[in-house]
Amino acid sequence: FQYQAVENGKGHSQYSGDVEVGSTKSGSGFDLTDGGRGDHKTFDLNHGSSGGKLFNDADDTWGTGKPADAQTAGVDAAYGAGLTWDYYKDVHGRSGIKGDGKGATSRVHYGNNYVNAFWQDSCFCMTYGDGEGNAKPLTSIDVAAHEMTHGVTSATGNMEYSGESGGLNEATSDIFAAAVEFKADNAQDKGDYLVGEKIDINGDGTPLRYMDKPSKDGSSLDYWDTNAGNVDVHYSSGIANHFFYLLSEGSGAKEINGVKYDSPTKDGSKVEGIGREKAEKIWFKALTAYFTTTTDYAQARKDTVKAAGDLYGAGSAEQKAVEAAWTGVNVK
Ligand code: ASN
Ligand code: ZN
Repeated sequence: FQYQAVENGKGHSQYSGDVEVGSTKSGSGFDLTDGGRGDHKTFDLNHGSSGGKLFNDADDTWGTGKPADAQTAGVDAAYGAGLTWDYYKDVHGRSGIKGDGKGATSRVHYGNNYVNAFWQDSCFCMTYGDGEGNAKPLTSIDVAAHEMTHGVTSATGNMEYSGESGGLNEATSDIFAAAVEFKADNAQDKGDYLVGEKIDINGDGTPLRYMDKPSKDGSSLDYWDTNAGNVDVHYSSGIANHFFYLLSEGSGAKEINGVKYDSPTKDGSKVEGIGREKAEKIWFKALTAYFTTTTDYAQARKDTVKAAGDLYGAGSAEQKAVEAAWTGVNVK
């Protein structure tokens, strides 16, 4: 056993202003290893695709806030991973992705002009591209939380990444991405029910996905239909994202943190929201206790109804809201 003091370096991030990042003393300098969060490590791939180098810094002040500085993406990635760690620990009592207290690895500056980010079980790591022209690393809070949640899903429900179970897997990442962003309450990146609104992949300031009305992205499904298992998992996720929005906030128009939402139900029914925090508890309980590799939408309805019963009682208002929200997205 070796005691390591938990350091908190100062980071200048690209998307979240000035933040704290967990670091660890190493020789005369510091490594970007988060001693307070299972030694989660952040690596610089320096435009390669494997290996890379653990970020190291002499004075524990990291990045400049500008993407041209290699450390900046490391700051955002480390901060996003730290927020996600704290979310699972504080809200759900889960220590780390596997619940075993062990940190994972973040890797930034993957390849060139790479406009994506991804999680891999094989390296227990998440990897971020630098975007078009290597000018916009995809390291916002919600992207980090989305990717890290893929690790949590692998360790729990492990819904197979195709068909309806794949949509539920993707939605789980979007749901907890929104949850982490709300809980973080970062002044530069307030919580919302949008996914990827900061990284501007579309180039026109629009987000990648909308949870109140997923079809606003041009491809995602608002409601279940018999074709739901045949579309890309990032589109069938819309059904569960929409369920989560309805359960949290209810149907109709609403403004939160300056963002306007307007969530319709399939049949025009009215859904009363129970608040995001209860909806998160219900989804997490279903994910960790009931979802399996083959869970489809019909089963997800049964599992979340059961989870709501476990948490809030059979016949509770919360359980009825779960039923109403699923009915609203045509999962009956
Ligand atoms: N960024 C994508 C995701 O995490 C990568 C993928 O398609 N798996 O969903
Ligand atoms: Zn994903």
